[in-house]
Amino acid sequence: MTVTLDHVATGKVRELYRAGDDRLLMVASDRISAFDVVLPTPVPDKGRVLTALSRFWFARTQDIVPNHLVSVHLRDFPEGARGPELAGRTMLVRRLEMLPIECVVRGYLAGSGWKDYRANGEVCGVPLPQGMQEADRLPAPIFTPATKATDGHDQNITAAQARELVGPARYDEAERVSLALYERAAAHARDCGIIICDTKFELGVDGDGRLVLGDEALTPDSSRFWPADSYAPGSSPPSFDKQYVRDWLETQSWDKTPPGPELPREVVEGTARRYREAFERIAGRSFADEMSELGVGA
Ligand code: Q0Z
Repeated sequence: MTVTLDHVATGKVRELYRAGDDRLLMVASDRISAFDVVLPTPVPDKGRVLTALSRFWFARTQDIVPNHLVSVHLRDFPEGARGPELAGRTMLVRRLEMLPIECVVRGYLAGSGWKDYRANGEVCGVPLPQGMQEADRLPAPIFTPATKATDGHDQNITAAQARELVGPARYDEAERVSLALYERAAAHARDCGIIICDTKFELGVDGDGRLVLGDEALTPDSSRFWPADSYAPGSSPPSFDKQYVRDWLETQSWDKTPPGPELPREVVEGTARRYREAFERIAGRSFADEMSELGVGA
């Protein structure tokens, strides 16, 4: 039996393949982006770490909402159609009808949320108290949907616009589920020394009309992770995962347009260590143990 995989989509650092009528394969690469540019140097294990994190969160949020994960691919595909190099970073998922909105939840004021607040005193139409500083914790997490842009820059929209796009009942459900997912994950991560500033969920609908959590979830690529021990409002906190890369890039003459420079070995290794550390803090176990228990690399 030979499985053929039709390539469906390329993301900045991931690939999506069709696997039969109702399934997809999502492959997380070791590519890393910084300042919106994908760098030429891969970060070893990054794809496996992000996949392991999504798997961790999917298992711990099933009571809030079902998710699309069927299995994490471990060794060869049948007939060796692809090699074992994809092991641990490939998810077989159920194909969904994705909602045409990005479900963003913010617990802290950063990025476009901070810019919106500076300009208008509100974020996506949600009014906030006066006098807040960059990176301040919000009085309560807020749901700030965005539209999916083809250029990778999602556009913030109001609740009314999002309601129009998905319908009122589905909107209310998406908001409730997204806030519950964020609250669950942010509380756990905070106990592990990581602040999840904000995050983006992709929700879809299955063949029975049920809302399902898709894509990757609660990873450093879909969220802003901050180290809790150096958290200080008033300026943009360091990124848990990309800080070495950004700090080093700032010492270069690079103008932040493609192609980006090759990263030196110590920056690559420090960054790989931070990704593994994010997994280890959140999952409470070593990344090497996780991989050997899964049978990856065996
Ligand atoms: C996810 C994306 C990636 C490029 C479509 N379960 C699903 N059903 C239907 N569609 C998707 C999913 Cl996850 C879906 N994306 C985002 C992922 C590469 C784009 F790995 N697009």
